[in-house]
Amino acid sequence: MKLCRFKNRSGQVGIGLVADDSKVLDLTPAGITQLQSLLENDNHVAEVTRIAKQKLPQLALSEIQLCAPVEHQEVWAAGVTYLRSKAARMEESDFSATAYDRVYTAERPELFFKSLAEKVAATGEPVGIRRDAKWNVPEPELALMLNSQGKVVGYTIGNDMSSRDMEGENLLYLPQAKIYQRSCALGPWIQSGATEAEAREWKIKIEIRRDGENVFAGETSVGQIKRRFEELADFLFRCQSFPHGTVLLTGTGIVPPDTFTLRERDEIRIEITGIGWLRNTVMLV
Ligand code: DO4
Ligand code: MG
Repeated sequence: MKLCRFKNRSGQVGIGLVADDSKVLDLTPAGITQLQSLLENDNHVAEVTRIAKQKLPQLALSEIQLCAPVEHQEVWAAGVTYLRSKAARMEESDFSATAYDRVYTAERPELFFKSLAEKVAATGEPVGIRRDAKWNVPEPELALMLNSQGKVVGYTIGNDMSSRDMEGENLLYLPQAKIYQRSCALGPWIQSGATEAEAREWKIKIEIRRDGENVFAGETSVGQIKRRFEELADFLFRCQSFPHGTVLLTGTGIVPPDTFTLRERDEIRIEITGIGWLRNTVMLV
């Protein structure tokens, strides 16, 4: 089941059920006004299935604008969860190589704050590259939607935009390399009802186009993530609570070659089979 936040032609935000990737059933008249409250119910798939039997307005996807599928949730991210990510970070920094090597096998994962909900870019909105960085990349990641109990209640696609020269220079620059204007995109919607075993079968693909040409393409599978989703959620919920629920990016397994950096106006298209596509163009911030 695919659930979205959308804006209609009059600018009102609603919650919808996406059908056939082309239509949206507006759940707002049935009293569903927030995704986060709906996701509090681990059995929301049954609830929405029941509600969808009512006569509700149907809109074409082409007549609405998809919003990022977050309201008040903080967005967090896990790092170095794929072998590819560990190798890339060890290469980019002799200085921090041991830290990356250790965290990959340590019991405690790397978890970091990524974004406030209101700063997240939706599909179709620009993502940012820092003007004071020289080496900027997208990080295509599966994002877990966690409710206030720390349960995985859905999935979306995330882009953990990063400045690799900054993080490579010194680990202490990680927050600046990762958290800046438009550094996080989520969307296009939430896929719920899949188990972890099912999600681990999904492929993650990225394509970057520049002036109509493909300049980078990569692929991995969710199954390559070293840690279980529950394990990541458990560490995130240790000693802190998330009354609105939270979103957790699960790390990247696709790293472009070291000669590649994003440029203004590049088009990034991330696909996770089982969810859909997240598309953003790049702007300088
Ligand atoms: O420690 C650096 C960040 C790692 C990361 O964001 C990832 O592996 O996806
Ligand atoms: Mg990342």
